[in-house]
Amino acid sequence: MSVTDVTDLHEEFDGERLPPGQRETSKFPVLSKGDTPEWDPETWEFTVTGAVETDLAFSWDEFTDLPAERQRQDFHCVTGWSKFDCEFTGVSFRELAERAGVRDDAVHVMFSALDGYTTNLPLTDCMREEVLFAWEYDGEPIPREHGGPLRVVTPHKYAYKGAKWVDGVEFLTEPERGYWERRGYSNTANPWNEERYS
Ligand SMILES: Nc1nc2c(c(=O)[nH]1)N[C@H]1C(S)=C(S)[C@@H](COP(=O)(O)O)O[C@H]1N2
Ligand SMILES: [Mo]
Repeated sequence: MSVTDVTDLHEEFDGERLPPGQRETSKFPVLSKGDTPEWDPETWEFTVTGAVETDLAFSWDEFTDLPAERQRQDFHCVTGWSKFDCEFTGVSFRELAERAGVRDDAVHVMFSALDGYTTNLPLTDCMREEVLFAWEYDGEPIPREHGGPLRVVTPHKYAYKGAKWVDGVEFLTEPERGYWERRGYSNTANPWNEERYS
């Protein structure tokens, strides 16, 4: 599979590849609000709901049959570390949005996850090519602690905007705040503006 390199997206934000106040690490630390949740591939279901023409539901096999792409991305954690050149494989947010048919009144998106985590983004931030629902990291299934079987990646934002163990996306007609956004983290999360806290 060919790899699309999106590690230059910092140029669009008039910033260096390493955002201000970050340090580069070669490790891949784990940051979770609690324990890694169980998942059962037999009963797991991924849903697309809210302000769409058609609600969608996928089994694990159906989801991983969706057209996949591979991207090389950087990963910026709000706690101050960045990891360059992560290769993620999965289906783009855009592809799912097209299949569901986003209604004209949809402006915002809420992601939900198996551990009860939620995170929100404006629709325009989700429709960017680099937002993926990824099931592989560096060519292997995503390690469970890093969000396997399925996680969202948002290299244009701090990584708390990317839900690990994601199992649903809801299109909203009004903005709402997710788990960390209600607890003092920035709602906008642009690493090149150091939007860490609100
Ligand atoms: N479901 C879920 N997704 C989550 C989190 C979480 O606790 N639960 N933590 C977020 C935070 S704060 C960060 S920095 C990244 C960490 O991803 P990693 O553990 O793979 O480094 O996942 C984000 N997505
Ligand atoms: Mo984080």
